Amino acid sequence: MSTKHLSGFVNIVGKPNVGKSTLMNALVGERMSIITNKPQTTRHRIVGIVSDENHQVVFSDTPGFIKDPSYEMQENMNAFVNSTFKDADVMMVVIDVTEAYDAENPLFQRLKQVEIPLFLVINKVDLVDDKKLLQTITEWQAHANFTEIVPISAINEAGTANLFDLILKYMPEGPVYYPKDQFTDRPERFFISEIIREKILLLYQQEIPYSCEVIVDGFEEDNVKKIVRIHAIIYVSRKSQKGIIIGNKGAAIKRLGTDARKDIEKFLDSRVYLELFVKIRDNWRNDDKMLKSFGYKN
Ligand SMILES: Nc1nc2c(ncn2[C@@H]2O[C@H](COP(=O)(O)OP(=O)(O)OP(=O)(O)O)[C@@H](O)[C@H]2O)c(=O)[nH]1
Ligand SMILES: [Mg+2]
Repeated sequence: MSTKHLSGFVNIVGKPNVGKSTLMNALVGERMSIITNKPQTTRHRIVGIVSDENHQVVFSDTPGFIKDPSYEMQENMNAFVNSTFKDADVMMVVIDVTEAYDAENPLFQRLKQVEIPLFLVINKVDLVDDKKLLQTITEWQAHANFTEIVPISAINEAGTANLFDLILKYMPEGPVYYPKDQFTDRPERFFISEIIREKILLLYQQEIPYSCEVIVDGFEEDNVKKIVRIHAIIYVSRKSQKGIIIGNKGAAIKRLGTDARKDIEKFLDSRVYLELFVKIRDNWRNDDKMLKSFGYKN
């Protein structure tokens, strides 16, 4: 007996720091997108795939939408978000349960024009009582025609299985887009650079993490010594930032290297030798060529 194969694209958008990446990781069951308590953690569109014999759901995690971009890089991050409106079968807007509706935000203004199923996913419900949740639902309901409103706590994976079942209801009959054992479209190198960037976000203060980009430019498996040798470059946008990344007698970058290596070892399930270099690329966040080479532009 043959059953229909359901498949489609579910794109996740929302303001920075609302828990989009936590949600995607929970849905996919893999630690793919990096998560920190700082806004603008995710900078790219990252695909996470959930497959079964009878279905394939392709999620896209996106950068938090920035209302007033101050760098070309941030405009390109917003462009990734905008692109997801064009190729979705289901749009999922994630909000923080304490978030007030912002009529001035272009992201929310767009919601009225969405013609496909539109989910309002209300995250972090663990932080409030039912009264507050109801108030948030009532407020947001008035501003767009949501197909489903789903309260969850992504960090506790509460409500996420239910959310997935609801998503399946809206999946059209469709082809197998990716091999069934594949859970992303990005190479290992990308996730390694993201792990390093996550540690930079966690270890350094203020503007520093936002001035950094990480590129893995060497990846070599030594099958005899059973170790993976990784070479990565941290680009900063000013000379003074290089000193901060390296720290007094190299202490800061040593800590960064150790923290990142531990997570990369878990990710690759192998011993890792990690070498980090710091390079200055003046004001790269407004530099067309650098933005292209870092994958923010075509
Ligand atoms: N209390 C609570 N915190 C959560 C929940 N989900 C995520 N968080 C926290 O919220 C912060 C942001 O989570 P992310 O998943 O990185 O958020 P994001 O929307 O991807 O952020 P950007 O990539 O910066 O746009 C982290 O500190 C998470 O641990 C939740 O259900 N409850
Ligand atoms: Mg994110």
